[in-house]
Amino acid sequence: MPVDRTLGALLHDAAIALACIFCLTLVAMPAAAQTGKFSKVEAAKLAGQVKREFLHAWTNYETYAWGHDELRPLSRTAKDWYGQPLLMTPVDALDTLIIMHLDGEANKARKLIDTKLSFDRDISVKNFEITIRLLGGLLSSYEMSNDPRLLELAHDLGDRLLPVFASPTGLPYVNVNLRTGAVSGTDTNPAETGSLILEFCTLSRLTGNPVYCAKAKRALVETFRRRSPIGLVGDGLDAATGKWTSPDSHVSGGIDSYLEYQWKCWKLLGDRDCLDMWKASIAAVNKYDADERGGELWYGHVDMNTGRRTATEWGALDAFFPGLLAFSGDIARARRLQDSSFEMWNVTGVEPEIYNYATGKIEDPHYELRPEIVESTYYLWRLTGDPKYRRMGAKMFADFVAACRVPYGYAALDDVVTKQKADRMESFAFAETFKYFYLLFAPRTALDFDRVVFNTEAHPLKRLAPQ
Ligand code: DMJ
Repeated sequence: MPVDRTLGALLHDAAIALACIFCLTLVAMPAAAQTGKFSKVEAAKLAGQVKREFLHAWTNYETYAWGHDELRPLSRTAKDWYGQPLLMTPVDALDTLIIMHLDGEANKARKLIDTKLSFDRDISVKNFEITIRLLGGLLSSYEMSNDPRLLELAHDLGDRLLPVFASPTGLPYVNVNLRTGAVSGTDTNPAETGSLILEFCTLSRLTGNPVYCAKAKRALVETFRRRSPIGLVGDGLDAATGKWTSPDSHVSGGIDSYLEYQWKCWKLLGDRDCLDMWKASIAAVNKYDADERGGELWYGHVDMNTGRRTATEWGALDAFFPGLLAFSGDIARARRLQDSSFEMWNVTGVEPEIYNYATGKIEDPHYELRPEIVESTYYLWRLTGDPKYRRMGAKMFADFVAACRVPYGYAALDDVVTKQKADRMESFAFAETFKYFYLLFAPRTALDFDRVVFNTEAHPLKRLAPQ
């Protein structure tokens, strides 16, 4: 066969293959993703789908891991973080069950929590995780259900966590034994020290005891006042000495919710100190972390003391930041940064844990069912009303289901390229990922957005005043 004919035939085959891929993509995408509009009917259909998929994960938790912290969705076995159950999944999931009006399931979960959850346990737990998941979950569900047992449990938990603040600096220790109050761990970071104020101040408001709020606020202030002369924080500090152990500055894990809680503390509590801290922090972050590349906006890593660029990384955890920018009024930056996150998502059709936006390389290929990119999509939709964000969410939800749904729940991915599954289903998938997907497509009345502030685990807490 002459060479030019072979080449022609190859090009012809390639063109057909490309056309087929294009057709398949169109078929696989929800109708609304193909046009500029997003109808109420399409949104209602998707909200229903999200609810059904949430139930798929939840009923498998009920069947195979009831009464434990988590379900391992591949082996159908239960996991308890500390060897004894603290009901991570039911507590994290309860307000989502309530918001989705899954009343039977919600009542069953609430009964389990009311009768079986006990914090009188000789185990050393991580203060940060227990605060955002359990304290936040109990407080939010209490406010939605008025079940006094949930507040009683939150109150008991708050008392058991308080010893963490008894360090020489007021920065919390990392771990506390729930029974003995013994504390351990000084190797911490701003997210762990500076994002407790929403939960602890809500506990103070609901119990009338100001001590929780005062301790958490001091921890935030002590973190903030250690910022560098150019206004940045690193991602490691020692709770006992107050000295920085890492100068790496960014908006990713270790720093993320420290920034989030400065703004949200202002929104939830009307605390002007928080507003001032936020203004100073966001100015420095916008000045040094923001990275303009070929017309795109990303936020990378810099040295907290010099502002020198040290890495061009963005990832699943960073992806909350467009939502925070939008919530704090910077819609223009939020929109551009969300476009970058979506670009990262679309490299493989599910975002990686770490992506190098300068080289286009995936540096950590895990996906832990994380919610942050969905959270930002929800905020942008809620605050702009632009149907583009519902279309974005529809694409992400279709990808999420295709890649992570397994017969017994939803599984994390060890590799977003190969879509290799991992035997993990973190409780935040119930608390956050499904909740934000649902709220993105549900009618606005599903949650009174203006009267609540979400903690960093997506537990809505009631606002004091409408600032
Ligand atoms: C959650 O526990 C919280 O959102 C936290 O702030 C960061 N990581 C996970 C979800 O990815």
